Amino acid sequence: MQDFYPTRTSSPQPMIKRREPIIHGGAGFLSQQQLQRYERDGFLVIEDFLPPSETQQFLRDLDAYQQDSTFIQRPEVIAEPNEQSIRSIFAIHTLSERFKTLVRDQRLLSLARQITGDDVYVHQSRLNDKPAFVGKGFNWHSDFETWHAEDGMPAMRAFSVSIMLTDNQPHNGPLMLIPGSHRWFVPTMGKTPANNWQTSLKNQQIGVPDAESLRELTAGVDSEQAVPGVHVPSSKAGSLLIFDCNVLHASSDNLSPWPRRNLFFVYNSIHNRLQAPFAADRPRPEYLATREPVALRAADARSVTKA
Ligand code: 6CS
Ligand code: FE
Repeated sequence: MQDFYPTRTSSPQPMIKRREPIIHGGAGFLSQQQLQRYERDGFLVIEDFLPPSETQQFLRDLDAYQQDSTFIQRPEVIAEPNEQSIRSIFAIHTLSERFKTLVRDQRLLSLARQITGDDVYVHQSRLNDKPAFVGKGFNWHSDFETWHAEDGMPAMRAFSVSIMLTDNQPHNGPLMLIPGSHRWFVPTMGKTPANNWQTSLKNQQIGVPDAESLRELTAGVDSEQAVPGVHVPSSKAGSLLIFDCNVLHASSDNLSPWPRRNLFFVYNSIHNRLQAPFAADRPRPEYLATREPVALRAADARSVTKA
């Protein structure tokens, strides 16, 4: 299959203009104005997506996982570097009926069709738990650059939703995004090491865009009216952040006394299924990237707390 986004090269390569549309449009959960904002910036925040009763229920579930000392031994669970604290739990949508229901929430599948124009499946799900005082950040990156290079995702027809289970404030390592950066693919230098995911999920060194590209993209691209710079949404628990697979994002360490716990679901068009990795010697494990897609059908409208 032709590689339209060569990356992990041995020499510097220029940025590549995105080929795919950012949204496919149509009526659904997002208003036309919200869709336009998402198309312009590459991300959108929606407040009060989940009520406190539901975010607190998920937090109780997570506390139970944390209490289980064997839980951190699972391959799907990534610990903080040099800590016994949990940094990420992958394939979380398979862990419980409550998570399985939430990933099929009718509102999420409706906005997924507006964005991808298609049936979708879960490419990846995770809980990123940035513990108080010791939670480490994430380097600047495009998720699509990793999913293309290491999982074999052919095109930009996927997006993520992040559901905040705790407040995300300037002091506890919230996600930072570069508005408009989703319109350009930034090839990165450096061959993907064997089994890269065993270190990259703790501290990503390969697939990180160069400083010059970051300066250029934060200065503003294509005068597409996206506000130049770095945008750091402050959102209370229960908020929903929708972001494009290729928007550049990062987050800082959490030095505050409050954890930052966010759920992430990644939806991919059923017609954009993974091929062989475009820049890695073999595919990553199934808990990081679904290789046998099954289109999602909406959950019935019951609340997740009854699941
Ligand atoms: O490698 C991945 O798939 C993960 N890495 C990051 C830094 N964000 C996306 C995804 O969770
Ligand atoms: Fe990411």
